[in-house]
Amino acid sequence: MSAEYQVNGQIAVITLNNPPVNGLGHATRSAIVDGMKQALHNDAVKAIIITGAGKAFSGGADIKEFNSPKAMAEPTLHTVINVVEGSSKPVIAAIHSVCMGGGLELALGCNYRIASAGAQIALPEVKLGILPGAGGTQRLPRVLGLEMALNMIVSGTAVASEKLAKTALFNEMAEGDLMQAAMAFAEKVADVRPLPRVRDMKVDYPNYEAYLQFSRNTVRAMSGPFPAPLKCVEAVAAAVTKKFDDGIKFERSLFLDLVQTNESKALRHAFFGERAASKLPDVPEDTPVRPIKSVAVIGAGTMGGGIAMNFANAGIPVKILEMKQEALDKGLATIRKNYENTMKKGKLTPEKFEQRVGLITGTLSYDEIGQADIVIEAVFEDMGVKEQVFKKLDEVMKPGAILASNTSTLDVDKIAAFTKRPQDVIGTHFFSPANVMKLLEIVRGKLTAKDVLATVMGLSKKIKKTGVVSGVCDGFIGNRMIEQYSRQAGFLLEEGCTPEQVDKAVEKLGFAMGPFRMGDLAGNDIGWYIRKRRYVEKPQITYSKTADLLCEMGRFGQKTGAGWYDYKPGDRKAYSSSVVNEMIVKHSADLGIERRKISDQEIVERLIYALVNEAAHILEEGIATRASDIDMVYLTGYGFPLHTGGPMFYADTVGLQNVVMSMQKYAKGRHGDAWTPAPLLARLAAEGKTFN
Ligand code: 3H9
Repeated sequence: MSAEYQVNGQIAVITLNNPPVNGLGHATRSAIVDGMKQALHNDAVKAIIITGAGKAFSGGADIKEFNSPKAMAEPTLHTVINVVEGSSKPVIAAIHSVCMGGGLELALGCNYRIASAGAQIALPEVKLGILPGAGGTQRLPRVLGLEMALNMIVSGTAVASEKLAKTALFNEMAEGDLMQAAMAFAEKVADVRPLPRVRDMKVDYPNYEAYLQFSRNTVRAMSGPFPAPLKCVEAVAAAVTKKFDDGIKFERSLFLDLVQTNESKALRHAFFGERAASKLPDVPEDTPVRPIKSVAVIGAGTMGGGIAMNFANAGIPVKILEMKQEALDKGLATIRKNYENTMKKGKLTPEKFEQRVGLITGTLSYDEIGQADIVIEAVFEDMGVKEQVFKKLDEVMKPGAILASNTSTLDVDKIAAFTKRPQDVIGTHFFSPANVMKLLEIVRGKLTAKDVLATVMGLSKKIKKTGVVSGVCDGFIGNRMIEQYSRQAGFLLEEGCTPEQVDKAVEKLGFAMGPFRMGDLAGNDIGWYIRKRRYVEKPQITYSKTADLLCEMGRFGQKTGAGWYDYKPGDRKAYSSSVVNEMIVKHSADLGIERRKISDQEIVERLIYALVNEAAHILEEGIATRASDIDMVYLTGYGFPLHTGGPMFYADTVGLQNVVMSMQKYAKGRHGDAWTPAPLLARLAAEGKTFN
């Protein structure tokens, strides 16, 4: 039973009980209808209250049921709402904590709504690539007015119940106990007739046509590849232009179209992927965590400063250690400046500014960080340097402190072995700018203790990151994959592309930045440094030499005013560089390659399938726990387009057999060895299966 039915005197109470958020899955919907029937047949019952147990009134339709027969099985949410709205006895929604999506639509089908303060009220469907499909687009404008409803539906943003207290959405705000207030309200309205129904209200907005046209134009310009926001406007428009029942039909047809789109499937995949990433099969949710009340960061450079800001933002004091006063002063000044800029944009109050700046202090002495609960090292990416730092940390840190490294490629097990407490060592790979980027790769060493993992996973939520756990390997999940992508990008240059052509092809798909613009932003010297190490350690891996030639020209990217592109002082725009393009053409000639015209499709396939193939190895080796973790790494750390759901989901959408067929084609070209399908990919493709 996923809703309970009780009668208290003259009032029947239906309590949704489907943890964690009372999603309106099939069983819950059936139980509501059963409860309604019982209440309607019981002459002693004069009014009915619908509420939710636990931490929500309702989080809406059960998203897990979408695209499955259960979603369409009777009673559908429409039927449930029709039963409620058609009731001959007054129905009151008693709303608390979370009232979203189908939950709010159910409440709008009730005759009255009473809420406690602090409840999150939203129609967030657009964030899942759909629109409210159970009357929300028709009923919300009737209680909130056209503009407010349209804003809520198009943005999906939650509004606190008390902010809506004066609207027709709520008949009363409960002071004190919600159920007591709801019972008293039910007694009061038990005999009032006719029963008020939202469907009978009118949306009053003179000149609505101009407003709707303005909304269409604005929303079209802002919604990129996503179809749902504009459809939301169309559905809300129907609340003004059509009769109620016709509006409902129109909304339904738009909903059914949207729920089938790849964009919506991708957004739902990302929703569940984000939540799945915080779970590890062998680290139960009740694993005890170590309290983190203070943090130390080693290194006040760009990375160290950004990392420190995350903790200050979450109210946790941070001490930054540097070797020289000058570097420390510079780092602290940069942090202050970053916060000042945020304050100037109106995104930080002066009080919060003072508070955050005050939480970050500096020191030149290891002795002053020993009491921190976690220390994160963000020093130069070199094993020798890491060795010195971790040996020192082992000396000074209190027992039980977590020792974390921000390394992006190095072996965390080796780093752990520099200490006598490898169980306390973990990788925390932040992405630049560390105070902005959502991704945190959490690198689990062979000996990392489970409570250390659970603590860092919890901490990543606290600092509002998407934490994804990776095993130890060269580059972890994200950078190990990007290496294959970069290799293909280099080969494409040798074979006939320019940097712009490659960048534009993937940017058209929705990438925030193509590989060459990204290289110029991050600094081409970083890849050069890593490749030089690889030439010695893994001479079997082939790379295009174009990137080395570029670095030999001193073109490290934006920081040197020149990279794959030319830059003008004070302007981040990338201008095509004739010097670079000549270098590339000459290099092709030196290699004896006849340059050819390469299609955008080939560019996109080679870059993305290179990621996918490496990811399949990573998954099979157990470096990543699940395919969706890899998607989350790419969506939150590498600017992979959200509407595609990440590389693995994208490959699933294309069809793994098609992916393998394209790879076989590329295997016939230069560096064909890069295209041997990973065993997992080959197997899944042969079996007609998917990664996710
Ligand atoms: C809809 O209603 C369509 C209708 O218009 C039309 C239908 C015809 N379904 O986020 P949390 C799970 S579309 C299934 O960590 P929080 C979630 O996966 C729906 N499961 O907690 C997680 O599971 P697990 C419109 C759901 O306290 C657990 O609950 N509604 C749903 O930080 C805890 O989630 C939305 O889009 C769901 N609807 O935040 C609301 N919601 O423990 C989406 C949550 O196994 N949900 N789960 O990992 C949210 O925004 C947040 O989850 C919420 C709670 C604010 C509710």
